[in-house]
Amino acid sequence: IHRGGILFPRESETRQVVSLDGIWNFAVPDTNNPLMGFQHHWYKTDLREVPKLEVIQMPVPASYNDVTTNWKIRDHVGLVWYDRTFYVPRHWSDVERIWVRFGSVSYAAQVWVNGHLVMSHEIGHLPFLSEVTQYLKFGKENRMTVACDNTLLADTVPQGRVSELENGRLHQDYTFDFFNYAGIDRPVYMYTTPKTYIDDITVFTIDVRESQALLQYNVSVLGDAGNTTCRISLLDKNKTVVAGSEESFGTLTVEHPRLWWPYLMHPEPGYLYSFQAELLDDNGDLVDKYTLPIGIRTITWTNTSLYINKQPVYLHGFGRHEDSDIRGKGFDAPLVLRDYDLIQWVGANAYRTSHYPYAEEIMDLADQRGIMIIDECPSVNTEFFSDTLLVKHKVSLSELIKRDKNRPAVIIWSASNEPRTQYSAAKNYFKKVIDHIKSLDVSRPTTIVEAQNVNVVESSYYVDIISFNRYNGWYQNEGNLDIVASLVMKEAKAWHEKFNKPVIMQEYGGDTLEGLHFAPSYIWSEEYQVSLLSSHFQAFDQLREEGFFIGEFIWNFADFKTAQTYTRVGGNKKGIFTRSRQPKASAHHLRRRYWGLAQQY
Ligand code: BDP
Repeated sequence: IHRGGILFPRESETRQVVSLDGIWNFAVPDTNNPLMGFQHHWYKTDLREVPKLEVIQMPVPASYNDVTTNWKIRDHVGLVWYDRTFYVPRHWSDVERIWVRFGSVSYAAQVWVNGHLVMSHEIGHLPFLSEVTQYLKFGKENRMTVACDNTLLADTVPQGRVSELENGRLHQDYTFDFFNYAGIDRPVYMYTTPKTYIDDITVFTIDVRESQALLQYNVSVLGDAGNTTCRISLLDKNKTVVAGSEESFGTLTVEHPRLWWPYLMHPEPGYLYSFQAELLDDNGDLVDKYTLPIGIRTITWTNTSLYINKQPVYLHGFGRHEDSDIRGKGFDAPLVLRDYDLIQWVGANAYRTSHYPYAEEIMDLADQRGIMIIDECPSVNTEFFSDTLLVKHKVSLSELIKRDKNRPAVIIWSASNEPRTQYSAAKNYFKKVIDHIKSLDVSRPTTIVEAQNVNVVESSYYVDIISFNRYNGWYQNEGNLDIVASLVMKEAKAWHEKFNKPVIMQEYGGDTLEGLHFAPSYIWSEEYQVSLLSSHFQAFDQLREEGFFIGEFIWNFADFKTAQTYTRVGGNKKGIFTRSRQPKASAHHLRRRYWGLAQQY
């Protein structure tokens, strides 16, 4: 277990980063003996040398499910194995530490280097790393093996259930609808640090007042930190040093700061400074250097409003998924850039990382472009509340907050999506979850995204912001769009009255098959989605007058794949964009609204 920081690998004068992405070997154990890989020590040899094992090629990063035409790979439940060879340059033997870091493996992973177990990690969508120096062969070929398990059970985050079909094949059940993609789905890096190294950095804005910003920071150093000093410099975009210090923790004062503003709220949104930490030895020589992008902005909230830099914000965006054809949840740069282009084209200023943390590369773009993020941990549709689950749920939040604590784009922590809070066990469970978030970060508000009836929910007493999902005109009152606006208004008011907190509608929408047209509008048609949106817009406009309603999020940004069920035609089609990221009629409609909202700032 790695207990230190989880800084993203960045090159510097003292650090080198090498990608281990590419085509790996991949094998699925015989279903009659799923543990054969462990019994026969597959991690000690090249997978291609295991007798009678069928080894295929698999891209990394990618979910493995949709790469081949073999349904057994798509629907496989349990372990799969990956391996590859790589070289470690001879001259790296002088470099003190070598690390391997996975952006994410879904759901659980064990990693061996040259047959030695170097790390184990559970919970997808979160990074993990380990130092591997002692297991490497310098100037020679090395091998990395990964065993990956996608099984979801009552004590995993998220939960699932495995059953055995009549023929003995295992089947994974889960109550959330998005497809349970698995594999090495984010980039893998090997990188170097010196023996004494910068392990973690925390920076946040305490306050911005009278053209001065006050930042608090902490740089933690591991190794032989005793003989080093830490020099901090804050650089603006022109690389001019605007503040500095010679202490590893403390405060920085920035005169006339350029604040980080959300997209559409300012002519230059997403302004980032570089927080540069340099570790120096007794002679003043550079030992280690790490540069972290940071934004200067405050978040505050009351029982009716949310403020960025003391300005009230109204959030308009969507719930999303990491999802696309073939690669599943695998990180894909062209897709990510296209998504941000569409987010900005449609005039959204925010989205929620429903229903798990998104890739760090995706979060970087949110920081740079000023897109506000509701950062959700991987807890979705939790049904059974146990102590073991609570421990893992907290771990997922610790890891998420460690990863994203410095990101200006992250404005709210979401502890869960649609947990079954009608059960009494949920109340105490979520008190502990929210307390845990607060023990790690008090600078951002918390939320739980609710779908239960407001009258039965108790857990929302602990959060700062109320979030609810409701499918009026879809799962309820399908076809009756004329009553939707009043239902939405009534419900939003009821949430505010009960909990006296700001309210966000986090999900609403309806499935829409692109190209299907009906006049008058009829369920599943493009016209129906447009009318469904309009009826919600009516409610939102009136709710905004009430003063507590702070955000609207349509479900979903794009169509996405689901498990197979007769309610889904080729997946969930509630996107305003198709799965290949082309607009439906609703996207144009939403665009008019979102740009109109931006005009009112
Ligand atoms: C909501 C869930 C979301 C689903 C959506 C739907 O939060 O993950 O995709 O329903 O059914 O309840 O479209």
